[in-house]
Amino acid sequence: MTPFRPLHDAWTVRSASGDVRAPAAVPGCVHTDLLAAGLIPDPYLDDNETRLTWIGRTEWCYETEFSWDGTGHERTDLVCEGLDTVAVVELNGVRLGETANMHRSYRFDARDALRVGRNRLTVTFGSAPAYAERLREELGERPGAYTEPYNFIRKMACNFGWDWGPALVTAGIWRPIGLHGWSGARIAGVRPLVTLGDGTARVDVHVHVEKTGAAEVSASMGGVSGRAVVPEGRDEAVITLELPEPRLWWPRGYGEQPLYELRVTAGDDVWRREIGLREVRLRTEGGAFTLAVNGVEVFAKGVNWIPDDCFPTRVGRDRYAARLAQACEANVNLVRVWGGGLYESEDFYDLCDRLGLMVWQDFTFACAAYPEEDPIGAEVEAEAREQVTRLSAHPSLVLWCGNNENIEGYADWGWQEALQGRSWGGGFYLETLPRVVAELDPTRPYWPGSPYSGSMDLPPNDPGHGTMHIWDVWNQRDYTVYRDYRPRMAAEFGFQGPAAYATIRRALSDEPLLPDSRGLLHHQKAVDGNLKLAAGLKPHFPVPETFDDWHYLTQVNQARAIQLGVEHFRALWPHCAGSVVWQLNDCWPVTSWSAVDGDGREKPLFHALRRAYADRLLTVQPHEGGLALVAVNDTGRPWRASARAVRHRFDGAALAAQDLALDVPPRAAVTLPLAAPVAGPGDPADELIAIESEGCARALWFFAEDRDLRLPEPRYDTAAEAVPGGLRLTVTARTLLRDLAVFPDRLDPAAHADDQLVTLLPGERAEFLISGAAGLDERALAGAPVLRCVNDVAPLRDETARR
Ligand code: BMA
Repeated sequence: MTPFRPLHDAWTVRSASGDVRAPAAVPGCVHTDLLAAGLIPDPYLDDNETRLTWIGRTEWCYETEFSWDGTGHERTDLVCEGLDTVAVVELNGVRLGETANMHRSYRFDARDALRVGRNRLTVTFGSAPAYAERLREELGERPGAYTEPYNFIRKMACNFGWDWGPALVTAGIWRPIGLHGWSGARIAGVRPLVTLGDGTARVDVHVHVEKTGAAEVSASMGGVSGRAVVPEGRDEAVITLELPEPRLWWPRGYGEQPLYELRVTAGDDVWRREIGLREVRLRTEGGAFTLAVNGVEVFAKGVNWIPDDCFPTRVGRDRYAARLAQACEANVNLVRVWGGGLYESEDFYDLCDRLGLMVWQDFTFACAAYPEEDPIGAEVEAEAREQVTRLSAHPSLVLWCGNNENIEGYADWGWQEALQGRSWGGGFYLETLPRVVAELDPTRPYWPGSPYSGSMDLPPNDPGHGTMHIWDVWNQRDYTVYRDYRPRMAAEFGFQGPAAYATIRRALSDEPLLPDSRGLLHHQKAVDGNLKLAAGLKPHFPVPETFDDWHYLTQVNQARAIQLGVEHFRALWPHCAGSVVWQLNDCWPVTSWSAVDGDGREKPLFHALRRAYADRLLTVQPHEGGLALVAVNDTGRPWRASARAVRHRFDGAALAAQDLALDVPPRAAVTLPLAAPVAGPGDPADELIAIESEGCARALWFFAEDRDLRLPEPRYDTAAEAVPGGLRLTVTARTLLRDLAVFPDRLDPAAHADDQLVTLLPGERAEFLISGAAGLDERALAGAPVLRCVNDVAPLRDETARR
């Protein structure tokens, strides 16, 4: 008999007034219930969002009936793994408890309320905005980047709307709920804390129990086991397991991810998890911010992660698996779970453990001053204790971080004046959270916030210390400005681009579809977003005249911006120990900084990231008034090879060449200046440098911006051939083709291409595998708007023709 009995059936949801009623999915939320019942339109389409704010302002009652035949257990608890958010829980009219924190679980002793036979369970959710506004009234206004009161309630902040997300304030039973019967003892939490010794791994298994008398606990793993007794009056025992010759867990790209099953028992309660053996340190000497795993310093090829859906219960293991597989395909090794979102579910961290993706987890605070008074203060302590315990078993978790941008806000955004001495969250980031991490999981590094420079006496966003967020690019300045920064860890930097065409078309009925048509503007949440897209394009490209050119060029520009940033940061290794791109994913169809859009489609940025994050990278960088090749070797083996740099005319003619010997130690970057004949152009508008070496992608350098280049009118031949898995489209260039990309989703939303943004010299060929759809029109695949290159953008073409 399994002691946990889920109560997921026969739920209904109704508004307090009784006007709205629907069958309910549990786990789930009110929006998805109303949508399934056909009572509301899809909140992600057109501007439906604006007509649905009433949902967040309504009180919702979830109710079910179930039968219970009594058990022989001493205790029966009602376990709520997640309630969103302000709830009263009643069983047969008996109030079991109240909740106000989405980031915690709750357990109520249900013995006295349960009846043999029929039982009625009711969870009534108050309006989250109304609760937060009441608390704001009581505790006093706190400044933030947005006006919504998300800092007055422990609920996923971006649910109130963000600069990439809609305001759809949910309510509901968002994680499993059920009855748990137990006798004697139950395991309330296990913290397997790993340290490495000389050729051994030591796992201190902290077993936290709830019990009715003395209890014996045991732990076993890899053929080693131990026992302990939790004496009367105590609730924790530690069992130490020493494993000889451990197989260590490594981040992807550094080694394997072996996992060991750890089994813990207390009475007849059993807890099982696969854990990894590894040690992580954060090296901060001299301002550094370098993660070291098993003593090896790691460059974080990172992305920021936001909730993958505004309705988190729609994100199950499959969705996580698909998204994290995309991260791996983009050669990412670290995912930062951003503080405006969630502590994700077990599946997320379990997949990261298996994939070797390091996880940097923010505590869930973002972009606002937070009150430290109760009830928020007490909730934060409880939530932190629960999450630090829950996630301690995951080898992927390498860093706890106090918050997103709140220390910066306090120091640099004028908050102190607005606060008039009120609490702002500093006590959380500098006292509560580090104390909880030090007590419950001292094996994990903790950093008070991002950005943060290691001391409240330093400017939080100081490039020379700790983590840095670079947002003047995108907001005000051209993306080449990334090169002016020498951060120790670029924890956020991003550039917007629109979603894939098929995603936009699914979500919007705009006719005609224009960059500023109503729907597309509604799905652009950033302040002056489209103006910034245009401003960002201007130094590089001519002003696009059609929607298709706008769409292609803004996507290309996004990719170019981030590729330039990433390659610059990687070239700075080991001074800079990571680049964490804002952002991997989206939660709905939107123009945003993401590499993968809200329908899971890869934007051109995704492919640029894959190249920029390759284990072996060749990149051309400005260097001492000239140019240099930087070879970055993110493998454990030395990289010895020859490379050839050639300055070409656009017609392919080689104008100058230089042979270079690459000799790059493991995990190192080497700078090789380019000789003047290669680095100095005769005609900057008609020349480029290509540097090739076997076993890695070639590096390209153009001497001028595209708008100032004399790109030839594009000429090429195409051939399509059916191959296993789809269609192979071969493009043979007869002229230079810059940033060639194929967008088969223009023809069929199910179609997908395996590559984008390939630059070809005359005579060269590119192959694209197009999968997911059959019967595509091969002629349509051979030209705009499906097959694109920068040369065919109208003003550039006209310019060329005029000459
Ligand atoms: C940073 C992030 C997010 C935001 C992004 C883009 O501030 O932490 O809050 O979405 O910039 O503006």
